Amino acid sequence: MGTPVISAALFLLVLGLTWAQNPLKKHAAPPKATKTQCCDDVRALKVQVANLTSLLEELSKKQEADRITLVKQVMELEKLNQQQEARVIEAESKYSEINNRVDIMQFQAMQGAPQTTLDAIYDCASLYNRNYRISGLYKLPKDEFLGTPELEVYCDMEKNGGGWTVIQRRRVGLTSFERDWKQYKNGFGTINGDFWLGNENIYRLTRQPTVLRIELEDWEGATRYAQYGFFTLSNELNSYKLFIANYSGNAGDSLRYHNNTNFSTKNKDNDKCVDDCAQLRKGGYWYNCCTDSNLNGVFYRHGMHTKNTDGITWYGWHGPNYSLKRVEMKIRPQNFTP
Ligand SMILES: [Ca+2]
Repeated sequence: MGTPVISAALFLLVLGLTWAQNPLKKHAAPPKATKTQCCDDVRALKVQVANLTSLLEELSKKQEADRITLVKQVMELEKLNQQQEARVIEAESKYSEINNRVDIMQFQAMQGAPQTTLDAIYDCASLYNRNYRISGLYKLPKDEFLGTPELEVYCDMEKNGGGWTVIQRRRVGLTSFERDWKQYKNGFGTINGDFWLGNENIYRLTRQPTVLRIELEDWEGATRYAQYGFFTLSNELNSYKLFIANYSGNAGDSLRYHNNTNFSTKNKDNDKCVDDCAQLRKGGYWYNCCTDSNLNGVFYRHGMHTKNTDGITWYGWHGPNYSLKRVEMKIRPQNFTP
């Protein structure tokens, strides 16, 4: 800001000095008058130089003060930004906590309800058939026959006929999905927030003919879905290999590329690539070479969501560089009737 003024002042100063040193050249006046005139000129110039010097000092002081003010303002803004971000995180965790309390109450109410049929409860569809119609957290009892342990699940009892067992969700963005084989096997995260239900659980739940529904939301608030009329996983010995068929929806068939592919994690490279896709894409998934979708990728917040290739992607909708705002994967038996 002050630079042009200072340059101008400097120029004047130099000009003044030059002129002061050679006044006679310019003032080729009669010799008699020269001495006094020259001395007056020099004196006047000296005064001007002194004035200009102090002006310069003043200007550079002002510039330094401006710079300090600017730095202070930037620091202030950064602080505000951090506070804002902390508030967002706090609000999200509060939201999650409140949700959790509501769900626990709902679950307790359910536990107190009398059992009316002898049908086994092995997923959200069977709970739905027992007239549980509120979406939320439920606990599936352990099943001696199937050899399944007690399992907490989130049931979507409202959308598209209900009876959906949610197997994956990305919404809050505080849970890392860059996990190892064992964590992907057993599941991780919070059932009200972001989670992976666990490959072992998904494998058991999909031993009956199963439908998979994937719901996506972008940062503009638009939603799309992809549904597969057939979905199952093989067991751990076969690396929880994915089998899907019968696509329908409006998001594009971006899981097809991953069909007949083993599950990979950062410590188990089962992909069909020279590269290590799980490490490149920072998730656990049925990586081929590598992705046409990456639903367990990195959660990027708005503003960062188009700057990376390891985000939560679905190429058929937003391509390889757009990380989605929200994802939900849910399953239901094929023979389910709402
Ligand atoms: Ca590889």
